[in-house]
Amino acid sequence: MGQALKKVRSGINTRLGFFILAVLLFSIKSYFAYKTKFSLGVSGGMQELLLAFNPVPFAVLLLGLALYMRGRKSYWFMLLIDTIMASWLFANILYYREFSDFITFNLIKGSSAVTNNLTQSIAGIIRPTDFLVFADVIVLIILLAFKWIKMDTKAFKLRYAALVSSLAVLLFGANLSLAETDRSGLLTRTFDNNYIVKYLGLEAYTVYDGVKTTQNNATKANADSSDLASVQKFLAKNRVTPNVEYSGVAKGKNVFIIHLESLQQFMIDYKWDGQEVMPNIDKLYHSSDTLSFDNFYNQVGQGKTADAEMMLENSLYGLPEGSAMVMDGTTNTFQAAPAILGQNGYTTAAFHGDVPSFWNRDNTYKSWGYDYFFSKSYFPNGDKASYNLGYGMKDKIFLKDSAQYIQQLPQPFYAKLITVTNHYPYVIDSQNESIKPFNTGDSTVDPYVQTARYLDQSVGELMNWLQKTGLDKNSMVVLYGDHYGISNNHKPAIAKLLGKKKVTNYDLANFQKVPFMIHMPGLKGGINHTYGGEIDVLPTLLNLLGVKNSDTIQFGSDLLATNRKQVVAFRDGDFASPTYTKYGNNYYDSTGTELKKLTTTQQKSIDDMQNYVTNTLSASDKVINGDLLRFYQPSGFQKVVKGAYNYKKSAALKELKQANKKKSTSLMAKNDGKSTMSDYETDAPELKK
Ligand code: GP9
Ligand code: MN
Repeated sequence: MGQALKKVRSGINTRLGFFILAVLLFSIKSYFAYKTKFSLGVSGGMQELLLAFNPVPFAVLLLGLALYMRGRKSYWFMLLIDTIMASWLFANILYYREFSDFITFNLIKGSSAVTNNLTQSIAGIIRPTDFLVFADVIVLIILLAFKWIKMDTKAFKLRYAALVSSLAVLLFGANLSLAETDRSGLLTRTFDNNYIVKYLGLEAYTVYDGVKTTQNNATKANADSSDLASVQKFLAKNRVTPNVEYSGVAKGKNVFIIHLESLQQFMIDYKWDGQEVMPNIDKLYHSSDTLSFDNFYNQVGQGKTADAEMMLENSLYGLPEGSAMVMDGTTNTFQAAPAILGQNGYTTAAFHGDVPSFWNRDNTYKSWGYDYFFSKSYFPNGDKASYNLGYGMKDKIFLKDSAQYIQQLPQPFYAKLITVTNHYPYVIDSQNESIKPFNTGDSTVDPYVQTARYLDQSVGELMNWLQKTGLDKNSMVVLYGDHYGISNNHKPAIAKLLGKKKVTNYDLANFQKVPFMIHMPGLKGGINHTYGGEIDVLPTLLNLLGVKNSDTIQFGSDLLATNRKQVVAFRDGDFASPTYTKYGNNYYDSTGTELKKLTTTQQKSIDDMQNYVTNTLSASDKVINGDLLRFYQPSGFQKVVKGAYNYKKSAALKELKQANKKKSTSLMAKNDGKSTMSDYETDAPELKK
């Protein structure tokens, strides 16, 4: 025993030994901080393992830089690096406590007018245990100062130092590939800063953010207003006059955007287990007060939900890679639905039962002009395990809790509600099961029907409340499925669900259809067969709301317009239209027959469509990558002041209270200040006393 201890001591008294000790202490400290200071949503053995391991590669790399130095300097340099890393961790802990997100270079730069709204003084946020992140550095300094560890001043061979650096790279490579197996597309799809820290560590996140920011800024620096001119030319050529018959029919109404997670059109009117799967949504679909669309496609790329949100509220496409909300949401200039309506007298609010950092919503929504962003921490017991499934709060609980705030919003309001329960991997707890799983034998696909049913019931409960409180009479409710829930990797199962032997690429193209409905008492409804998609929503809604929309930079067109182009661009350049569809490497005619050899006329039409699709996607990408909207202002539109928004709970609640004081138009104020929550009926078992 004594012998072993002696060996360790003499080991630590070498430069390499001290370095290993520093790496070890740094890693333990980081792991402790990850576990106690952040909520990274770690689940499962692999994620736990990566969380513990991910501080190591960067500690080896950065602390290892000191090994290139000579003598005592080497020790002090190592401690200096250690202190810098500890300080960075410390700063992130404080920032996270206030904003549930990590520090980005864009925020540091501050040039983008993203003010931090630090609502409390730093002193008010700090907790004594935060200083523990310096513990390892202090221990090392004490050990050296009291000479418990002797400095080894012998020269450390450069070769060995280089070896240590290479080892760091190797370890990082291993870390990254393990992370990719657990969460593919981690760096390309860029979901959430929390994910990058969870899988790769704070240091890797910082480097990643730095690289991304630099690249991004370089593209923007190169863009100028002449780029915008070419985009405007393209748009002018393709601009469609909206349907005047519908112009302004919803003027002044509240707008609900109900985001139906992963819901596909084939589920409309679907029967299973001897039952109608979605009776509530089906009823809305067929209501004479609902404009329903049966050729409405999702057009998302890797950004999935984020792409859907970008299209819906900006009529700009998502990017070919990653999520535009993450890459450009913080800094770009936008002329989004919340800002447009906000400037037309609307109160605007987004609701989501998860952490605000996902898809960078916390920053993007400011750029889009959302007055409020109600996320998890706003909801009573939002964190309670039994209230959550997968990506956040269960829809029934989430929607009910949202109503609590909806009733306080001054009218007219624009409220977006993002559901999550019907999300891969479609987990539902048995108390919430009300239909048996599909029987395709594909375990990913089968439970989809159960979560879709749950989503339907949740929407039903919300709609009932709207009716009971009378809110429905002055509201326009827009429902849409954001993207496919069953990916093309499940062809045999898809074939079974569609009652086919085998699916073709044409079937798969059709499988990209998602529900889109606009419901409003008195609206001239019916099922509309126009070919369109998410990009077309904003122009459609603005026309219904009677808001001027003749000089905006938007890539969609009014779905009710009579002279629409009806070519739906998929993000990868494929397309669907009433005449031809291109999906994968195949072309199809309107009956779904594959066109193996194209006639000259067919070729010509298809080339025209392809040109349009390629040009519209690339023009939209130019707008986002070059931040071109900073060079343009539609007449009467005021530039969004991002710093004016604050989504900190205490601040938002104060503002809401204020808004309700002076002759408020909120539902609650009209109800003599009394809550309408007793009208909200839910059968959520979790809420039963
Ligand atoms: C997360 C939720 C899911 O907040 O919106 O996003 P998705 O995985 O569907 O893109
Ligand atoms: Mn989604």
